[in-house]
Amino acid sequence: MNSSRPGLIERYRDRLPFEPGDPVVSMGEGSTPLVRADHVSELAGCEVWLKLEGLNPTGSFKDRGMTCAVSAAVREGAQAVICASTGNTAASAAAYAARAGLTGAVIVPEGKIATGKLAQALMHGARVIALRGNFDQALELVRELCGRHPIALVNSVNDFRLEGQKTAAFEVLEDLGGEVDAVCLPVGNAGNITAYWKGFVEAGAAPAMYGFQAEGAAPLVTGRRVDKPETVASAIRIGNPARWEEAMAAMRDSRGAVNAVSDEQILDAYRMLASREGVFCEPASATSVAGLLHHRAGGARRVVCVLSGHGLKDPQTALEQAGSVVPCEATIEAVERAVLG
Ligand code: AN7
Repeated sequence: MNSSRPGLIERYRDRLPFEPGDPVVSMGEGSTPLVRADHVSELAGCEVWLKLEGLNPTGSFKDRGMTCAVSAAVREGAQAVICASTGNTAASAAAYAARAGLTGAVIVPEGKIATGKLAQALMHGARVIALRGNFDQALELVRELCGRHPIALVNSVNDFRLEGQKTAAFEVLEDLGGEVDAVCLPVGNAGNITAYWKGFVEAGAAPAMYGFQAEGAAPLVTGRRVDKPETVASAIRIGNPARWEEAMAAMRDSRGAVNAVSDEQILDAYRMLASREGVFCEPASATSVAGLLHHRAGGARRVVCVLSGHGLKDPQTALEQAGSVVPCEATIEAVERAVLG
């Protein structure tokens, strides 16, 4: 065992491409909470559950894919791993590379990733490259680089990533006794929705998959690549998703849909989840709930919204969106006024 709580390779080895004895790089990812959201349920008119993927070791769902991608890289004898990233993949790749003793490099769009994610990638000792370009350009360049050098690419174009991420679907089914009508997800590079659908199909289930993108970065909704994607949800500021066709097939085959929500709708859901449900997720994650509230999920009775990353990833947006602190002199009278209003 690699940690006191079994990681997902150990937990689901019979459904993953790993044999007993294969190297496993793990920090006990997966087994994240699924919590009922009473306020969201009331607003949506159905029973809504939140899958708290921010409780993975580096604070996002990427760890599910990364334990598999990095374990496979070690098995193949790789010395170095690399990814392009809007932030969370970089943080996760850097952490798992550090744990495996591999060199990690991450290419991120300059000035466009959340502070917490940058801090993580740097702390884990990855070489952090700030590209004067966007995520789509970064991904194109790392793919070319990996064609020239023996470096393992750990973006979700790597099939091991999807294998790991599909385990979230197994957990949802286990936790809800197989009874789930629809699943709502934020969509960026479109790997995660593809992975969930793969997991559901393998488990013999077929909830409707609803993908939501930010209006300024919604290629799957418009059917056209977006050259200059823009949104406050920096994690999903992606204009040319690598898993485009597969994600569209997942939504079509499951009788779901893809829709867009505005930054304002995303931020409304972001604040509401924190203030009413006690759940602090990052803006991109709130896209799943914003999408459910504005587009609904067909006639689904029981819905799971995936909250893909932790709110602490992006303290800057949080402080911009939250109320202000109350300054106070160190006397009981001042404290009384400050506390009681
Ligand atoms: C919090 O880290 O693409 O549709 O480079 O960080 O599978 O891409 C992150 C994506 C949703 C979208 N929520 O998932 C990256 C990156 C959060 C994310 C997504 C991301 P995909």
